Amino acid sequence: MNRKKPFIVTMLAAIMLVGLIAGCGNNSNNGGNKPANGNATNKPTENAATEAPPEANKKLVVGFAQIGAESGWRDAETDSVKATFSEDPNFELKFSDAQQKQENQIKAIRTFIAQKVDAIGLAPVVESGWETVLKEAKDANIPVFLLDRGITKGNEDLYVSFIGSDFILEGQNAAKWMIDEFGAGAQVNIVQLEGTVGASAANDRKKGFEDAIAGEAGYKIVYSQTGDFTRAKGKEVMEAYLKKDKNIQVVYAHNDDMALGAIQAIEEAGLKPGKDIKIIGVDGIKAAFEAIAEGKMNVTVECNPLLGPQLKQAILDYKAGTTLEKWIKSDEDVYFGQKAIDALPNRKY
Ligand code: GZL
Repeated sequence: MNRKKPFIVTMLAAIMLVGLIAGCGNNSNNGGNKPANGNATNKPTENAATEAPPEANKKLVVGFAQIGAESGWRDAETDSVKATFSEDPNFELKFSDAQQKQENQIKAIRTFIAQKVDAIGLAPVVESGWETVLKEAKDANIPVFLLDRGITKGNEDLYVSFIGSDFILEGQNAAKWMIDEFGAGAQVNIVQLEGTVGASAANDRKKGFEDAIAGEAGYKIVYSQTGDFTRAKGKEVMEAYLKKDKNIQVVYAHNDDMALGAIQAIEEAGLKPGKDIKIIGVDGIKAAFEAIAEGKMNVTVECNPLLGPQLKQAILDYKAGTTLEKWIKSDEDVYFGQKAIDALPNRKY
């Protein structure tokens, strides 16, 4: 009689053992946390720990109203801002590209206000026309940080800080290189390719350059026209001018992209850029260093586009109650000759 019992017990044990193995096998095929389709899921289960209070892990949301993608410099700035905030889990970036139109930047700022962002970054395409929308941001208690271009003086209460370069100094440095190159008293005809009409970078690079040559009677700006900071427009303006007059010794372009466009136009007109006509640009983009190394360009006045880290730090300092400088200035250099050639391998943008 007892013999039957052991058999039944054995069978029951075997069935239980098979069930246990099958159950484990089920988990071992998909790592236990994955659904049958093999994709991992971090969806909280019903009995997950309750969420931390919102303040404790609230991200800082930053809205950045960028101008556009008109130049290599602008792309480098956009990359810097996006990289800075995407690398930091404590931040969320809302990015808007205005295609170089002020009305699009104003729309973006109003959207950021409606979304109740924690801070707004603005690279104002032109100096004027910001009072109304920046007052709306102020009334919504959203701090605004200007990046790389300024707004009309007298509106300092509408933003926390301007993070950017000294464009007047950049214009002065461009003129200094030219006068050192040709000498005081030389007869020099200059074509000036201006940046976007109304932009602080264009207004001040023009002012710095023109003030610096005011005392040099032989230095004449024979033509000055906007190329809107783009390579295509810079080439177009230069082509049109060369059809009328080839007796120029210098092109001063408010950014390297327009200088590179002018270089193309000068070559197509049968002249040697960098030799027959000296080429001065501003920004310090890698393509300018390459053109200098090729002997087609002579100097680039550096303007730092890698402003993402400074914007983030300024927001953090502001949120911590620190009083910030109204102008957080970038340190920059002037590159020409062997110094530019030596620096080329290390240029980041
Ligand atoms: C300078 C920036 C200018 C660059 C151009 O801070 O605003 O705008 O010099 C860019 O290349 O288009």
